[in-house]
Amino acid sequence: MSRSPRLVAVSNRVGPVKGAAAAGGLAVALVGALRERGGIWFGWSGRTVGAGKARLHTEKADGITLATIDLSQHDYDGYYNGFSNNCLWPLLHFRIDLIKFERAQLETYWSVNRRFAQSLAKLLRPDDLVWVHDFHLLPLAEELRRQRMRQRIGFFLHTPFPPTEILSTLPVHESLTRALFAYDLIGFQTEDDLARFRDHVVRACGGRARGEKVSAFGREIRVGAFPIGIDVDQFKRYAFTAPGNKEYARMRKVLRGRDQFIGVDRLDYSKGLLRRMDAFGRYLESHPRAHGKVILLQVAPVSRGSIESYRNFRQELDREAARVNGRFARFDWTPVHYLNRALPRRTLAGLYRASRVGIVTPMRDGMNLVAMEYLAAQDAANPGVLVLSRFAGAAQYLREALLVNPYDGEETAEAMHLAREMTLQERRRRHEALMRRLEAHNVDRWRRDFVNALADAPAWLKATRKKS
Ligand code: GDG
Repeated sequence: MSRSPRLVAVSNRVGPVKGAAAAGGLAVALVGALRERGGIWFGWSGRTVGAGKARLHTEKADGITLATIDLSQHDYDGYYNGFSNNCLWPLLHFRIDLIKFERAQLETYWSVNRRFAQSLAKLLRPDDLVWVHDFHLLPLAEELRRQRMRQRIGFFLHTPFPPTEILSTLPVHESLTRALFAYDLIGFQTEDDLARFRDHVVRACGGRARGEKVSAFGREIRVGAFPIGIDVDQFKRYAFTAPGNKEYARMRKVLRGRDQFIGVDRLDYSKGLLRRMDAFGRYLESHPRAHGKVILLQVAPVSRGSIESYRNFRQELDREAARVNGRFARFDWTPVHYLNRALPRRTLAGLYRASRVGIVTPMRDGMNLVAMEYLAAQDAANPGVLVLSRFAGAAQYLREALLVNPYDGEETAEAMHLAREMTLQERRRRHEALMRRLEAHNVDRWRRDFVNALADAPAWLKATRKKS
């Protein structure tokens, strides 16, 4: 029997291997897959160095090779802060108003992708499976093909895929879409994202879409929806064993019988924090009996703080939180507790468990893992309630949450009220159904489905020859 091919994962940042569980997110998913297949994880080292001093570093950890390269400050600014986060991120979250498109930054983005490809090409074996993550690396496969790499290369987009009308506002949308056709498989979070990609290929690129096959630019590739999940058991453990349990007990003591609503989000305009604060204010306004009895704990670690739109957003949110507190606080009760620090994952688990309601109301989100973590941390005998935006990818299968339109402040405020008042029987019924869905869509299934689909995709040469 032939050995299964080695897996090579590529992402902007390379996560910790030893502390993967504590780091969460992508690290958990990838480390599991890389250990299974003895692979490489390749990405940026997180260091900026003088121009021309960038080096490739490799180290082994737990049977996995971590390979990283440095970037100069100029590259980092153009590739990461610039084109990735100031142009692609708002575009992918339907925020054309925030897009800053600069050709010089696009060039740097592309040249960093080329440098990634040149370094990675030296490490690849012919039968490797290469799995590329997220919007920082859209052109990576095209650059790898330029280096004569013929491996199967897959791409997974963690963000939403926008409608063609929005994508077409990007002056270089065609060259970026063309670059995507150098992959063999493209994975999206939801069926809706996949449908928008197909539609874009057909309407803006003159291509064809039939089932899981999409063709354009002389290439046929495979596409699919692979909704990401979490490690459900690990999160349960975090919430119910020390130190998560210790934090839970502390939180309960501090709450003294008050009900807590919890939000946990990177400080990002896509997460709906401003409208959430406003909706909480509306809730307090229309439910005076909740005064003194409810707290909103918002954990919002600063993210991408050197970008202007993020700094402006932070100021607005500071003002909005202060406005709600100024209006409703009493000397013995502060309704909004707002933190800009990241907390350890185990602490978060305890805080989720101590919270009666989880508030996850992004304006647009690829999937949203916080919604799942909140559910997994609940006590099945007395679970809290999840209020979830319809515009998070997670809403496509977490149907038993209280789904809201975050643009509708009154509806969101009313959902906060319903969540707090919900009977135990109803809470249990919903939680049970939601847990079944979480378990069916856990992170192991996500990575296995994607890697298997990639291994089954037709090889690059065959697909190319067919079209020529
Ligand atoms: C992207 C897509 C997609 C948050 N605060 C703290 C902390 N976190 C952790 C959460 C969660 C993760 O960060 C956030 O994941 P999300 O899914 O909510 O959002 P993004 O960061 O925007 O992730 C998203 C995801 O990729 C996966 O594909 O779902 O749509 O935008 O795990 O717990 N972790 C710690 N302290 C904090 O204060 N330790």
